[in-house]
Amino acid sequence: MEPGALTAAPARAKDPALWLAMLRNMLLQRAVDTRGFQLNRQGKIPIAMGSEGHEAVQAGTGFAFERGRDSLWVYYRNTGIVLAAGLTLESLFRSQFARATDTSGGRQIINHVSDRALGIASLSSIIATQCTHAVGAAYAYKLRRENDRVAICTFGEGATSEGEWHEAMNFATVLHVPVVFVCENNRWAISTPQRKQMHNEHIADRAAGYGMQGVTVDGFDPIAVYDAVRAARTKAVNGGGPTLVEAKCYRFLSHTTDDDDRTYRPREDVEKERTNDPLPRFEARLIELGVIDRAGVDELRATILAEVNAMTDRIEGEPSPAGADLYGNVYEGPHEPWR
Ligand SMILES: Cc1ncc(C[n+]2csc(CCOP(=O)(O)OP(=O)(O)O)c2C)c(N)n1
Repeated sequence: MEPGALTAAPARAKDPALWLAMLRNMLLQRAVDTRGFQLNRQGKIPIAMGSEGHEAVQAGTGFAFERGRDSLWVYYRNTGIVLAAGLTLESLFRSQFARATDTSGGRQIINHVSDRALGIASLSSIIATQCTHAVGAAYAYKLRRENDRVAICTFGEGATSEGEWHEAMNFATVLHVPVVFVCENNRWAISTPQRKQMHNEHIADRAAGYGMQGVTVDGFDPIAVYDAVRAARTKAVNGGGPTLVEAKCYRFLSHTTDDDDRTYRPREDVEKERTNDPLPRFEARLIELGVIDRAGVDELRATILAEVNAMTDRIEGEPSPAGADLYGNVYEGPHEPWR
């Protein structure tokens, strides 16, 4: 294959079992989101970050990730991707409840999950820092000749206003490394719309400035996203270098539970975008294709809801970090500088 060419998606993309797994992941994302907002309003978790509107981007990207080989460099709005990559619901809710049993001991902000065995890197809330990290990981794969490995890196369109994002794009092509950048373009960076950040309509166009291929896909269609990310991954393992995939979606909820989007965007705009909700659209498509029927979807939904509720009840009962452990992992040994 000619390096640099974006090949057609592999046959796996035509796999109904994969489509069903993506639908399940999307329904799970929505159920986790809804539960997170409820738990916050009940005062049980300090903050919730919804990914409503991003379900298709995340299912498509998460299933294009090759478990056991690739690494993931994601951001805070990526519950669907990490679940698709194999993170357990248990780990996700331990993070949301900030329990002592969480991988970070309850010290990270919610949804800032990590799993070394699964290749999910620890993340920072500082926008775009994961992009340079992903390029570093991809450079290591190249230097070690681990040719079947790819770093998959996600971010919002707001992240593309950060210098670190541009540095990552630049060195990804200079070093010609196996990295796939996925921009979840929901058109808002908290209260700042895309048009106030840049004159570009498509984030994918920014790739050309770095000699990189950029593609734009419908981020409400999980199969389109899967095909694009998978093709970019195939290109990367064939020595074709990095690709920027832009998936156009929308943020249906406020930025987080600490934000009130009614102060900066009219309800009608959000309602209009909701007509593109990726969930009913994908359900209808799979029903039409005969992959599942309406009763099957309803049953799946009910099973997922029961699973999420049982998990939140269980994790809520787990202990919070002990106060005495406040400086754990901060100072080595029993050192107590305040004494
Ligand atoms: C370097 C830096 N600047 C500002 C912030 C505050 N901040 C947190 S989220 C966010 C918006 C990011 O928007 P985008 O990248 O489009 O992702 P989205 O949240 O819309 O999915 C900002 C400005 C931050 N965390 N880091």
